[in-house]
Amino acid sequence: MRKQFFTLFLFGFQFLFLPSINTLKAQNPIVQTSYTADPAPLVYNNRLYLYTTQDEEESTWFNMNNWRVYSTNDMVNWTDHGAILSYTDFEWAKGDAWAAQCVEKNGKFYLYVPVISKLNNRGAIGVAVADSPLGPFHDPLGKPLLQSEWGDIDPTVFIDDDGEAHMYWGNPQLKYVRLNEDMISYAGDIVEVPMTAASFGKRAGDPKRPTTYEEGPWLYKRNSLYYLFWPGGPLPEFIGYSTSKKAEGPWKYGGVVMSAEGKAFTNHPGVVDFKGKTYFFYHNGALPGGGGFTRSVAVQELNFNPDGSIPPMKMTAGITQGLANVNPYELHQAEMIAWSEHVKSYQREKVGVFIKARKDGAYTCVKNVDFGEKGARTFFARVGTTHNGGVSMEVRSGAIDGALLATIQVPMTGGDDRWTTVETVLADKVKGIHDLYFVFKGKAPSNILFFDCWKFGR
Ligand code: FUB
Repeated sequence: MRKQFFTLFLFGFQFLFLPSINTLKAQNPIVQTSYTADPAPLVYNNRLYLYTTQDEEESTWFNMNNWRVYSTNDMVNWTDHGAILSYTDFEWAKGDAWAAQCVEKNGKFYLYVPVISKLNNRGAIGVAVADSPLGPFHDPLGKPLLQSEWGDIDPTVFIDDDGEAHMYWGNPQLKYVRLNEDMISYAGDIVEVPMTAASFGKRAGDPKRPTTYEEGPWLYKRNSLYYLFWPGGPLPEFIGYSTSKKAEGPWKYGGVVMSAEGKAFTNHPGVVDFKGKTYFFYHNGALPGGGGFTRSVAVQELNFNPDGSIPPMKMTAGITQGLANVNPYELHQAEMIAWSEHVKSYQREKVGVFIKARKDGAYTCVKNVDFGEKGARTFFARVGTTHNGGVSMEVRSGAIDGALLATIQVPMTGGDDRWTTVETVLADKVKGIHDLYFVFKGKAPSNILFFDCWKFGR
C-alpha cells in the first residue's frame, strides 16, 4: 500500500485483532525468526519455495528493503534461505521492496517485484532472473519492466498450460498484461480491468473505489477455472476471490475467502498446489511485537466446494501434520525450523544464514526427526558465542524439557563471523521418530549464542 492510500485512523487497526501467539499453540505463523509478509509460493522439483517480503524490526511504516526465501518439503519444517534480493539490486530503484512473486520457466526463475523508481519517485514493476529458485537474481533490463500512471504494486504472474504468461497487479486499479515468451517484456497495451461490483464486490460510500478490491492479486487455476484472490477493503483487509473461464477475465465475484482478523490491517494471498493438496498463504501480525508493519506469514489448507466455490475460512493453527520425516544423519541448517521462540535469523558471507538465541531458554524445534531403529550415537554442530563460559546448547527430544540427549558447552569464538564445530557422544542412543528441540542456555542478557548447522551420527 502506498502512503496515499492511508489516513492516520488506520493505524489503530493493528492493535485490535488476533489472539496472542500463546493461544495459537501451533505452526502459524510459519516464520518466527524475522517479520515477513506478502507470501508468494512456488513449487519446483517437489519442494515448496516461499518468497516473502521482510518488515524491518520495530517498523512504523512499510519499511521494506529485501525479499527473502523459505522452503519446505513437509509443510512443517521451513528452511530460511535468507534475503536473496534487495531493492538496491535494481540500480533504478530507490526503495519499497514490496509484494513480489517468482515463477519458473524452462529452468529460469523470474522474480517480479514492485519498487519505487528513482526516475520519477513512483511505483514501478521490475523483474530479476536467476538459474536457481534461491538466486543469485540479477536485473536483466536495467530499467522497470513496466510503469503506468499510478498504483503499480503487487505483481502476480501465472504461466498457463499453453505457455502463455499472464500478469496482474495494481492498487486500487487492477491491471493486466500478457508477458512475452522471454518473460522480461510484455505484449500489447496495459489493460485496466473494469472495476465493477459484479467482478469484485460492492464497496459502499467511496465513489472513487466502487468495489472491494484493494491490491495484492494472486492468479491461480483449478479444473479449467481461473481464480483471482485479492485483499479487499475497506481496511482492515479481508481476502476475497473472483473467477473466470479465461485468464484475461471477465471476472465474477465469488465472495470472502478469509475475513479480516488479527493485528495487521493488510493481508495478502498466495495459493499453490503441493503434494496433492492446495495451500493458502497469507499474513497477519501474530508474532510477539507484531502488528501492521511487523507482520508474519502463515499457511493453511484451502478447500473447495464441489462446484468450485470456496467456503469462507478463519485463520487457523496451520499445518500440524508433516508430510515427510527429517533424516538426522544428513547435515541440516539450524535455520530449518518448525517452531522457535526468542531466536532471530542473520546471514553472513562465510556461513550464509544462521540463527542467534536472544535470551536464556530460547529454543528451536524441528518436527518429525527419524532416528531409525538402530538410533543415533553422536551429535555434531557448528556454533559460536561472544561470551566467555556458561553458554550451552541442550539437545532434547519431544519437548523443550523432554529427554536430554546431549549438552554442548559453547566455547567463546568472538564475533558471529567466527565459528567452531563441536561433536559429542549422546548420553543414550535415540531411536524412532521424535520432535527435536535445541534449547539455548546462558546468563547474558542478549545474544546468547549463534548456531549454523547440525547432524547426528550412528
Ligand atoms: O507489504 C507491503 C504492501 O502491503 C504490499 O505490497 C501490499 O499487498 C500489502 O501487503
